[in-house]
Amino acid sequence: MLALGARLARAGGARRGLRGLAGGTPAPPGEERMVAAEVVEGGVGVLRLDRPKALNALCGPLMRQVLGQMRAWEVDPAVRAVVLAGKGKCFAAGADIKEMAALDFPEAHKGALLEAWDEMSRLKKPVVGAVHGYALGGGCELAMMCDLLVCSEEAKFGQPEILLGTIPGMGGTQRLTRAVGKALAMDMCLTGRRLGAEEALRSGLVSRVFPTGEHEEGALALAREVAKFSLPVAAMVKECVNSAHELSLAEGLRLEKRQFWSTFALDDRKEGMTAFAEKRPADFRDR
Ligand code: CO8
Repeated sequence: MLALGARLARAGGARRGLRGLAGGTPAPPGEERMVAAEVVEGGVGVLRLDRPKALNALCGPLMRQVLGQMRAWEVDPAVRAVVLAGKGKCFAAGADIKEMAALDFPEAHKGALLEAWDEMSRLKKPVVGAVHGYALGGGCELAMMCDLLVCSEEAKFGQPEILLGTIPGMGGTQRLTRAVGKALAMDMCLTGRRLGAEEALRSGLVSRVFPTGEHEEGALALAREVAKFSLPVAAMVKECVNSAHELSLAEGLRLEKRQFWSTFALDDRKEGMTAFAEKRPADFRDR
């Protein structure tokens, strides 16, 4: 049985194993690759939106590639946490306006336009969003689907859909309101005004702000920290915290209690408490 350090080193070794697949899961034949993926030391999968010419606008192929990679990492034992970031000037400037421009209602409705992104909020492994530059429209909504959200000090968040004659459709009116409250969410969604990093931190949209150029390193450190813990326990934390948005206090407390009791069925709970009493680091095994 491997100690935690050895297991993390082994997970880090996956980076070497993945070198041959420098871009992670390949794009379907004939499709331009729009994400860059790698697994780095500490068992962290780093997925970068990589469509800089369009400021990483979230077109269909990009969405399918992100979700395909996330799905692959959900079942990859070498990956214990994920960082989602953007390459180039920004995180993402929104859903692809040019792709959507010609659609009519039946096409948007029948095609369930952008609904597939919801899968991001059903992932069990912890995802840290790392925003730099713009996170606008669908970009802001994708960032808010992450479990932990950090940004660099020049980051700008916004829901400018009203300027385009539409409304947020990937959770912007819901997650933003729950994160920052009605006053600010209404202000942003009705005027399209952008929020800077400091205001995003103050209002509870992000949990940490890093100096320009250091947001990915910061997110990676955070992901590595989370990756050291028991995966089933992290999944329970995610479920409980996310449910706080959906359940009444009484229901949420009941769920939390059931999940808390469930941890007593895990070796990892026993190991964590025993290690504390024995004054040694815990060796979690994800079971
Ligand atoms: N979609 C498509 N292309 C984009 C997008 C976008 N969202 N954003 C930028 N681009 C493209 C530009 O068209 C440009 O392409 P080209 O060089 O071919 O002209 C390239 O990226 C660079 O952009 P700019 O030259 O405009 O760069 P600037 O630095 O001058 O400006 C901005 C950057 C301010 C970010 C500006 O590009 C901008 O305002 N972008 C649009 C932002 C926006 O409105 N986002 C919201 C989109 S709508 C949305 O996300 C709705 C989601 C919910 C729908 C749910 C349906 C169910």
